[in-house]
Amino acid sequence: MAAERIRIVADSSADTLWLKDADYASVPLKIVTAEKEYVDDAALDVSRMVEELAAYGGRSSTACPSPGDWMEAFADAERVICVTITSGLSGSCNAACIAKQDYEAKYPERKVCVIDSLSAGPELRLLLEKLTELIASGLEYETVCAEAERYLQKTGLIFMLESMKNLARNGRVSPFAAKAAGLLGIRVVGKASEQGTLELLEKCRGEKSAEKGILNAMLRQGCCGGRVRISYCGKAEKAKAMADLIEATFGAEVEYYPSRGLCSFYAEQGGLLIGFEKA
Ligand code: X90
Repeated sequence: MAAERIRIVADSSADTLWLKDADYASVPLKIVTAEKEYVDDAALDVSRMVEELAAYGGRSSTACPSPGDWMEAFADAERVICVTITSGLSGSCNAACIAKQDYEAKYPERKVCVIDSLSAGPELRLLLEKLTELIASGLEYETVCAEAERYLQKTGLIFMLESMKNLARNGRVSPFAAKAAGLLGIRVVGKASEQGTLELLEKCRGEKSAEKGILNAMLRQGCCGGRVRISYCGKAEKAKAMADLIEATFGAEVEYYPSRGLCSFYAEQGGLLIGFEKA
């Protein structure tokens, strides 16, 4: 039997517009103000959005894809693997599950597997790269889905934020917890919890102390080399410094790249998201 064609679909929280050597589509979330809607797709000028939002005084929020948006991205594929931002913070996974039900009901011979990443950003990127490899190696669909779930048990996400204003304003973290991150020079280091929510680990004063906090957190979470992916909002030199440190400390294979719209909105200027593999 010929190998099945498997399509990978992820929402834009994965910061991944294209995926090399895979049949892939990114489904945008949206960033919304009273005046404007930013669609987090390839056409979005992320730095401009960040600047405009900084200048804009009013309320801003985000919206996840609808089941219809997901369905459209399935694009008649026989086999789909769908990766979503954590269900602990977004309705994206729920919408994807509804899309799966509708799609499978409409086309009984087709299958969709929804994977709740319980994370955001670079941990999804790691999973997407893994999926590409699993599919290329010729494994059958069910096995790829099972292996992907196993891989997720072996990856983690650490974040470092200079501000948590947008997270707090949109109810993704308590205003009390967010307060420290608003203070001058204070950076908050945290991780994606088991439930896929933000768990704060440390408040650090200054850049050096934040870098140390990140390395400590990664060590405690079981990073021991392997692959590391970093997405950053705004400050490339900061991401590079962190990448070099992680390479030197863990001997990891590190890549860094700017975050897209959704992660930039919540991580804000100076924010770093770090996905890594565990022992
Ligand atoms: O449905 C929606 O409108 C999207 C809501 C997303 C809310 C949070 C996004 C967080 C992005 C911030 C730090 C990393 C946190 C990871 C926790 C699992 C990045």
